[in-house]
Amino acid sequence: MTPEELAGKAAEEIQSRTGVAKHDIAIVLGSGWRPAADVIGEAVVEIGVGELTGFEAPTALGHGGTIRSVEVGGKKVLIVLGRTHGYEGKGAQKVVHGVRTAAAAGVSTIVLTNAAGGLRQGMSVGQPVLISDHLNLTSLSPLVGARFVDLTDLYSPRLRKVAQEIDPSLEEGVYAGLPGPHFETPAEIRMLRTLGADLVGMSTVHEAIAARAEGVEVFGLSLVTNLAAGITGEPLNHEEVLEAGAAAAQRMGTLLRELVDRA
Ligand code: R1P
Repeated sequence: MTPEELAGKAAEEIQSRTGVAKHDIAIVLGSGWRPAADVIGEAVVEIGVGELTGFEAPTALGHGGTIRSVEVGGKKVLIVLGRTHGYEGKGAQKVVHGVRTAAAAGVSTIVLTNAAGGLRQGMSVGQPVLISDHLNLTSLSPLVGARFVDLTDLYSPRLRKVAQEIDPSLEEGVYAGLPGPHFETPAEIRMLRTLGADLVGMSTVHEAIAARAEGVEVFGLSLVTNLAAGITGEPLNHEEVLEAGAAAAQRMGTLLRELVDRA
């Protein structure tokens, strides 16, 4: 089966398990974002990803292994709690399978969230940042064969505007996607700044590309969970990433709920 056929089969399974013929929006939750899911809405149905075609339980800490169907203000929302990262070594097709499945389940918008290191002067831990563009520095594309997909305005200007209407304090930034799983060195952080990056992480870019290829509108939201290497002089660790996510859960969940409502 092609990756698209696998996604189509998983979408059919979601449709039959949830009884929802078409979902409207999908939200992929980043590291430590799990508590925000409960704020977005109560799960109508929750499915273990292992029960769906083409999925494997994620191995990164802070990522659950389920897909929830939630109703928010009359909209049917799929929440993916269980992102697969490139560094898990399962290949680019597995990384974007959730996004392709959501597209096959009918969504017209995909919200990609992540925990990111903040690079820009003045950024602080716990700050949400709207992704305005990305640098894919992973040497990997999820698209197979010659598919020349345009990535201009990949991160929907329309939805960024909606988010800033909800919360005018929201800043925008360019997200650099690196392969990981090691954190970046201070020299790499200086390089990324020179390249024009404001945020750094190990996800999102492949999912955004795959979503665009499926014709789905993309919205990206980073939570600054640590300041990038070399800024504070402190070593980085994944635990502080998860803690920052938990601390911001209420604010992030409320923001996403409102965004879904107005999208
Ligand atoms: C590092 O702490 C992990 O958190 C981020 C990084 O990409 C990396 O996987 O995860 P998400 O991008 O899934 O939020």
